[in-house]
Amino acid sequence: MHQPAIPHLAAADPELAQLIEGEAKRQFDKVRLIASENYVSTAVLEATGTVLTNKYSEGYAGKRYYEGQQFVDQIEAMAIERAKALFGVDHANVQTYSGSPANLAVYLALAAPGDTVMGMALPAGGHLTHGWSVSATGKWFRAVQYGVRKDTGRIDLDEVRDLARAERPKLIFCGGTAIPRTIDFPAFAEIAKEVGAVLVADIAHIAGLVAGGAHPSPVGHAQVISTTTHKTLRGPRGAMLMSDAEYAKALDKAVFPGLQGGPHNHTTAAIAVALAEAARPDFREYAANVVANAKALADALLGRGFDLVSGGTDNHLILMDLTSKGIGGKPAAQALDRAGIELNYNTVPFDPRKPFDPSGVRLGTSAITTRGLGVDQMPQVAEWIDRAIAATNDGDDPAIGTIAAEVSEFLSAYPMPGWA
Ligand code: DSN
Repeated sequence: MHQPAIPHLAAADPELAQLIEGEAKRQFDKVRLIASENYVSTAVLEATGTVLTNKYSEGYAGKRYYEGQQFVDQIEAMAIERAKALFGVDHANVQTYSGSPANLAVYLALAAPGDTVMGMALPAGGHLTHGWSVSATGKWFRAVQYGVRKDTGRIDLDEVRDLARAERPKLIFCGGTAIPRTIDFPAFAEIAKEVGAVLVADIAHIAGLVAGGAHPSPVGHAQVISTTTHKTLRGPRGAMLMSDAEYAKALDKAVFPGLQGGPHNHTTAAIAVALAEAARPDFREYAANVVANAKALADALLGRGFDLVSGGTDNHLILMDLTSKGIGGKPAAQALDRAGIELNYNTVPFDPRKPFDPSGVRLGTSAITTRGLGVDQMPQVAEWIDRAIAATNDGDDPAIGTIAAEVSEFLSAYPMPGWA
């Protein structure tokens, strides 16, 4: 059952409580490989579900527009101090609702509509808010986009430099949502400096790896850092902006009153809890294990003939092109979900197919590492993936059911925070 228990909800709204219980059990029974997801601790869950949700706190500590901030001010200050200490930054804003609003606040703070901005193209592994055409950031700014090399699947920094020199962007975003390789922050910083751009490192995916020392830090290279708090960082759904002191005021003003009203205080508290957890020595071990698991899973998949973008991974994420396996990303993801293995279909660089029916799938090891799976279990995970895809190609539905039963039986030995 859900942990913490939800007896009041079960009494007041049994139908809804049942659905939440169902979701908790689903999370217990599945090998969860969605690269942007995780399992938060029970402490984070508890902080999220508190009376802090009752409170409005527009403004910042000491300068609020509502009374009664005696405790919220302290909670927000704790989150800020913990973020500053963990990442080693001058300034942190913990109020942004999620990753996209956090990035919008960066635009509002540091650019004007029509300005040239530069980011990684979404189909190459970037994020919508790095200037992709359908996003407000692509519509309201003159966005130029870099990608990856076709032969390596990796960012070509010479191409990034040439583009930056030609376009003179005001902002350069690095980071993204489907980048399996280390981001070279010093190289991006050098390019940004040369063209007079502000470098924004979007570390949403890798924040936990950065905090845990398993990925180089952008601090000292990027003037502004944006991150969500719920991916490898293993906190609640939320986001933070961090920066050099010089940009603090502009970013704070852009978040409130520029874009948002009252911060979600229950989320702020849960972020504070997650940041304290991420500062502990066992989180360093966690971050290292996430990467070790991703490498072991990548090796096992390569051994089974899967085609990985860039040939492998340096972080928590694997991007797999299924073209050579004769199946699209979407039918594969749907079949794998039925087999108890949860991931998302994803475009691969230079994908000839459409985003809603792309060639690839994206996998990540953050959640299964939290669950306690280690490198010795990765060949088994790869075997299930391989078997489920082969069964789908053969139209062998019973085989999918057999895998789901094996997965559920296997996972019953691995405890899940949030389920008891
Ligand atoms: N939706 C997130 C992800 O899955 O990577 C990015 O915003």
